[in-house]
Amino acid sequence: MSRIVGHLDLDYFYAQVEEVEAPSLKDTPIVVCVFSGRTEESGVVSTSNYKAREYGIKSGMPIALAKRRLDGIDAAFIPVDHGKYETYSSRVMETLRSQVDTIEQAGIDEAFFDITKRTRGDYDAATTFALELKTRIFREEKLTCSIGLGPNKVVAKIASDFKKPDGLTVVRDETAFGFLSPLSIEKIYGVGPKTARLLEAGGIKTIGALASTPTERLEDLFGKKLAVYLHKASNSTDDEQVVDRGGSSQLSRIITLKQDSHDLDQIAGALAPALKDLHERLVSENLFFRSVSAIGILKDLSTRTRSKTLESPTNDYPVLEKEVKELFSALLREVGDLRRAGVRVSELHDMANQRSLAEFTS
Ligand code: DGT
Ligand code: CA
Ligand code: CA
Repeated sequence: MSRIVGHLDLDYFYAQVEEVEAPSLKDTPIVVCVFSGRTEESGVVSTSNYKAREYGIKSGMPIALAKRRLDGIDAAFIPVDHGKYETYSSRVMETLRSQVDTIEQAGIDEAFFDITKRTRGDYDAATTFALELKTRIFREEKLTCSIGLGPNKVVAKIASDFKKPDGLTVVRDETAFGFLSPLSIEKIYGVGPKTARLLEAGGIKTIGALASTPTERLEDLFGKKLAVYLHKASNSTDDEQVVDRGGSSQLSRIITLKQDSHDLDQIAGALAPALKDLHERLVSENLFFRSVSAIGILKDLSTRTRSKTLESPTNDYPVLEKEVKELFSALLREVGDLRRAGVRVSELHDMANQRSLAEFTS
């Protein structure tokens, strides 16, 4: 049975979250900014929506340059809010995790997944699966993503980037080699500018040219490990597995309140079952947390978070309950009624490993 590997990447992620939270901005250029605080214009662009990209706005560009390019245009410059993006990210990743054989999160807005067993290696079933996944993520979060499916991680990753936004690109095993051949070597996951320059200096510009380069030649240039990878990647025989790296580095639960509320006890009470469920998951996986956040989703569907980092990691339920209540108390002083409420624990520590280390050293 041939493997079926997917790669999912959320479209213009931070900017799309800002659109979801403020739908009136949908047709406005949105520039998400990392303000460094020295002046109103110092800092870099984190990302932008596609409307802003029409004006040449790119990740990493100075904010001052973005402002010049959008001079005279009604655009929104919004400061980054990582807590907010993490909230969306962890919900999408949990949805994905519940649907696939294995997931490997590869960034805040992307993950590889293996669906070989689930689809019995059938590409038609995999295509239906991917379309349903896109629909579900859109229904739950109002976010679009792009998905690539292929026989291995290299192909899946390139395929998810092939048609964007809201794309689905399916590359079957038998067409994978032809799909890769004309593409630039820089498309290969792990080929950075340095490796690319060395290959190009040797006249190797496309993945097809790389595929027919003798491995000995690649070994002379890059050493055995990278040479083997490049050979397999370009020949569409990459066999790197999708590995779940011990779950997400955070866990969260969000509930919808029966009615919008500003009452701390009512909110804490409604959240209690979700909090217990979260705690059980921590205990069953031997995880301690060091950071905890209260998440409030308001009537206008915007998200506000309040976080605290503890002195040391714990998995004590009364501590969790007390911290969550205090964070909500602080959050409610700043906002109006909540429609949904949630909690997130992060900076997770795997105590199973630490315990054995402690036993070893004592
Ligand atoms: P896409 O996938 O092309 O539709 O657009 P994005 O914005 O999702 O780009 P991606 O997947 O490369 O990055 C995911 C998020 O990571 C992005 O929304 C913001 C953040 N990010 C990406 N590049 C940069 C950067 O150069 N600087 C900063 N501060 N953040 C970045
Ligand atoms: Ca993305
Ligand atoms: Ca990404």
